[in-house]
Amino acid sequence: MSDRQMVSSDFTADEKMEIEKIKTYKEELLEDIQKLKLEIDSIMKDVLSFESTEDINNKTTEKSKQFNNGKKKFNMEPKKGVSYLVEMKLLEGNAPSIAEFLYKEEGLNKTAIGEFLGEREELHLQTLKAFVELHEFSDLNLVQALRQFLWSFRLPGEAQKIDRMMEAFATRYCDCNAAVFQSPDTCYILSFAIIMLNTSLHNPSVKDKTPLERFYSMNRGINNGEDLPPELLAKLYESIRNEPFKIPEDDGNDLTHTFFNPDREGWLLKLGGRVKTWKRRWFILTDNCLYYFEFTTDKEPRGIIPLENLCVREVPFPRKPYCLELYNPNSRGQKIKACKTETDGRVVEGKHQSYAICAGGAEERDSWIEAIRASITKDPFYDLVSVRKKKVINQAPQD
Ligand code: 4IP
Repeated sequence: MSDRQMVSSDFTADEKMEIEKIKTYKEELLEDIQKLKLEIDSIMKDVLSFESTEDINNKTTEKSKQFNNGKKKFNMEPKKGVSYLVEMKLLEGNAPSIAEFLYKEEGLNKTAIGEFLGEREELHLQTLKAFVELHEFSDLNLVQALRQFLWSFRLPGEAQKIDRMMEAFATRYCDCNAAVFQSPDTCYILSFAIIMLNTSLHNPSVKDKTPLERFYSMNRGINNGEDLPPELLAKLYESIRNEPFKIPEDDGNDLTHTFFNPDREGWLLKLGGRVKTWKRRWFILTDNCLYYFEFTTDKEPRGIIPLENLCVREVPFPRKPYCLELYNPNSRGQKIKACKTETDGRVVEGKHQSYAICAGGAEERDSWIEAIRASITKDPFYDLVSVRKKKVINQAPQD
């Protein structure tokens, strides 16, 4: 035992008590320290978890900022917007994911969606297909399905793009409603007829409103050579008449304007071909042709002027200030291809090198010039539909 070691007997009773007190105090202190440690641990956990939430929040805010940026880019330049979102790993670059983004994401410009879907590259074609397949058309009639489809994006102005989109639509509609049409071509043609009907019935600048009977005859033979049930056409007609299509707004291409060239009819004076006399004739502008009749009630026109390759311009005549002229700019001095009915009833070739036609006033002349020009301008949609019409009508079952 060393000198310095002390035994309990070396302490006085008071000292022993003091030592006991110190021991108890020490234990209490150790306990407190332990408690504090636990408290510090738990606070540290909170602090750490708070930091990581903040981190996550920051990251989420960053991501959602990038996402919104991507949407903005998309609205300005659709392709670049999608590339950006894919690059930022906010969107998968495959057709189904992009289609879902275009179909479900809010705040996307419908013109931009149409632009993206209209492109010809494979990814865009696949996206269009996937996008159309996101639409559920089962048990909807064609007008209801078109309402849904035409509201989900804005159809671009170019004919080929519209063709691809309407083709995809018709295919999807027929997949969802197998029994309605004999082929997607029928559905395609009828869809165009419905869009035209919508314009005719609801565009105030179209004066000649298509009646139901004309809607029937427009669609004659389109079901692979057969007629569609009149009840079906009547129902579609009614639906459009009661409620026009809601088409997404845009400042640029308006489908209804691009698609439909308004017809016109009215009294005008026409200068004779050989004998130069002015005759009052009832003119009808339709199907890219100008027809003239002696009376409004005549069934047969006196003359038909196909407008293809012709030009129209304002031309002054002595004492006839409000005239327009139809002429062929490529073959001056030659007769314009046209036909006319002679007084004895024979139908012969027209004899005009140009047609001089006089209106009652400047405004009337100008609106005829405008309508004729619109009709002369090659209408690509007319071609698209007429090609398909020929196809389906030629599929008529042979007797
Ligand atoms: C006729 O004069 C009429 O103007 C015809 O117009 C016209 O035919 C004849 O031209 C012109 O000779 P008259 O009636 O005084 O004989 P419409 O057929 O509207 O009555 P177009 O070709 O303009 O129809 P020619 O060139 O066809 O003879």
